[in-house]
Amino acid sequence: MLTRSRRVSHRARFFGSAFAVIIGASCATFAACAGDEREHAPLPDAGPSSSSGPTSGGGDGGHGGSPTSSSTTQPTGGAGGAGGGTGEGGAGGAADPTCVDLKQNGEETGVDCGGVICPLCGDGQGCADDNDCQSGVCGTDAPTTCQAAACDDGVKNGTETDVDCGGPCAPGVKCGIGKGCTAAADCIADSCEAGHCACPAGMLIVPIAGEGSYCIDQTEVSYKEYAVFYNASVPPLPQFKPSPQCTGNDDYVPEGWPPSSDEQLYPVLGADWCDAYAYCAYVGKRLCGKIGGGSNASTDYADYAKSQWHNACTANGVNPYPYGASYQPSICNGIGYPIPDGGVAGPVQVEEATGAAKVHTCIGGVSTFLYHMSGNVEEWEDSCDDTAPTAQCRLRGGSHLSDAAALACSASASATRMSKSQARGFRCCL
Ligand SMILES: [Ca+2]
Ligand SMILES: [Ca+2]
Ligand SMILES: [Ca+2]
Ligand SMILES: [Ca+2]
Repeated sequence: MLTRSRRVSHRARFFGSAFAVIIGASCATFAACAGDEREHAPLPDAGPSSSSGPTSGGGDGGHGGSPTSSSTTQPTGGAGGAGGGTGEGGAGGAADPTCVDLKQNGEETGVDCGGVICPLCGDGQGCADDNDCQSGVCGTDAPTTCQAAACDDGVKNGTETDVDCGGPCAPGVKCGIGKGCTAAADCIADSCEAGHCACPAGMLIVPIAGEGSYCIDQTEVSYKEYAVFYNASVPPLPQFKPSPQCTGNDDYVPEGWPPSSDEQLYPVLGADWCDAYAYCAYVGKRLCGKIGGGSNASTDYADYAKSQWHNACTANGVNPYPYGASYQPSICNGIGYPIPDGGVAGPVQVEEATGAAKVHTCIGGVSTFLYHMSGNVEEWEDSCDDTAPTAQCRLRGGSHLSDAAALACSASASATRMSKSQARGFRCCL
């Protein structure tokens, strides 16, 4: 693939043999070959301007047995003729190299493999570069040989479903969101759809500028969801209780817990940063942080190339608000949001009884299935200015108490890691 042009030139030099028949046919598709032919036999006037000439019947169409190519010594004209195949080899005398003669000859790098014409070489056969090998990896040994597919060679080979992941590399190395897969087990989220690793239910795929993607929760985590975690008596394992960040987090009890029965489908309030972090880890996700993994630097909170949360809110850095360029008080639940009849100011419901995210007017960001990236509850981000339990951690998107400026995707807000608020929640990424 990468040396296609180089290979064409090799191909040109490799003519004059039994392969000429094949090559003659191929030449019709390569400008370089066509150029060679023209040197010998200038084409008839290609017409006024357009060179898309095959329709003009000028005779250069690949297999036409063109009378204009009479000066060439190659049997290009014979390509179309059935007779060209068997008889023409006699012209030279000595046996020409072929890919089936059980010898390494011609430009082959192994026996009947490699080079320009022959099939790719299997593991252990000689090679000149990666393009000679079935595995796509020509080693650095001497002499160089094709290497067996491996899960750390930077190439999609063997039965991997994407580069160094899936297939035999899973479960050790599962493929990330958007990567190739053939089964759920190939993917980090155990979800394979149409050949690509998908996000779990309730999450949306977020493209990364350049390449790649990740997942983000459609909406804020609800009391009902948090209760599953809370009731599970989560052990204080490092993945749930990072140190030193959460050394002082002795419980996962949000402020105001437990919720009343009619609050179940509303966003969980009053969790500290460590509770939010632990919840996301427990459900196989992570508190939204840095694109590519880990915590995002506190100073990079408004960098869509670095912050998962910010990238999703701004739709890859395009919009200041999830729904567009300018503040609209009637769309998302901020301080100017019109309270529905009989309602009271405060967070709105985020989950349906079915478990699906509740559709809301506050849509947008990277998708129209993304809710409450502005307002409702402000959201913890894995973005703190220190690793200490007393660090300041980012809060994103503002809450139902916030004004226009605080409701923007790039609004700067933070609170101490262990603090709790009735206007604060979170969502997870993956
Ligand atoms: Ca051979
Ligand atoms: Ca590989
Ligand atoms: Ca706690
Ligand atoms: Ca929110």
